[in-house]
This record gives sequence, structure tokens and C-alpha cells, in this order.
Amino acid sequence: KSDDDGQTDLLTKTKPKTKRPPLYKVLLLNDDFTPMEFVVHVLERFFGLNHAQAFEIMLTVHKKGLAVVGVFSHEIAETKVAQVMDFARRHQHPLQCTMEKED
Ligand code: NFA
Repeated sequence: KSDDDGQTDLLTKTKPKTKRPPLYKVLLLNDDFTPMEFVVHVLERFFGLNHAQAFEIMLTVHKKGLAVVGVFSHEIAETKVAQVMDFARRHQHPLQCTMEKED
């Protein structure tokens, strides 16, 4: 074998290091006050969902407490979270958006 370093191959394997950057789930959290139509608008505006998809995810958050709205690179996920949090704050809604590293 061409990767043989002459040692007896115990703990000496060098991984072909093709590590992809980690992905992050962007989560939307339910609350009792943010209007459903506002959440649908957020999902259309910042996540490029059509109205039916946005309504479906909004309902999932409403019923289950939270849902993954998309999976992105760290930088894109951070931007989405900041955009949603800023938009919600400016409209005085308590809507919460967070990110979490994928397994
Ligand atoms: N639970 C909110 C309501 O009944 C709607 C909502 C859905 C809020 C998804 C936040 C996220 N008005």
C-alpha cells in the first residue's frame, strides 16, 4: 500500500481529510402572541418559501412548539437568525429564531 509509513499500522492511518464545514439548523419557536400571518410573512420573506410551505411550517411551529425552517452554513444561518430577530423586534412581536449545529 502506498500510504504505508513503515510502522506496523497501529494508529498510523492518515485520514483523507475532506472535511465539509458543519451545517446549522435554523429553528423558529412558538409563542402565544406573534400573529400567524406575521410568521407566514417571515417565512416567505427570509426563507424563500411559497405561501403554502410557509403556512405549513408556521402551523408545525404553532402545534409542536418549534420547527426547523432550513439548514445552512454558519454564516448564512447567523444572517437569517439576525434578520428574523430584527424584523420581529421592529414589529414588536416576541417571535424567537435560533440556530443549532447539525449532528
Ligand atoms: N402561536 C401563535 C398564535 O397562536 C402563532 C405562532 C406560530 C407564533 C408560530 C410563533 C410561531 N398567534
